[in-house]
Amino acid sequence: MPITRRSLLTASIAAPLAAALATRARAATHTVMIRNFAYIPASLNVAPGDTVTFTNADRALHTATSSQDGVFDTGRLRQGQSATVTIGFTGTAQYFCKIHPRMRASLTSA
Ligand SMILES: [Cu+2]
Repeated sequence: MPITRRSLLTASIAAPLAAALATRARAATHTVMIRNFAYIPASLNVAPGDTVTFTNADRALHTATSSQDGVFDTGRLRQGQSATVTIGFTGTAQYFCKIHPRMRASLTSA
């Protein structure tokens, strides 16, 4: 099987996770608000094992979906609805809204 750019990215984002989780004593919780078709904050520093709760304050449906397949995806959130994802990667994960793809933000995990 040829090594594609996607498989290289997947390998680099996944490999350090076990070691990072083993050395981290306590996970932190973070929140991202989705309001006026934007993620607030637009960039956030996290660590493996942390959780991030996304809450949609808009009337429109939104998602928070990693640009790289399978890293995380809240699914569609209605107004007032939240979804929590657990950080299972290191590096920077760009994400976007599947319904409004111009909505973009990132999580950086170290
Ligand atoms: Cu949206």
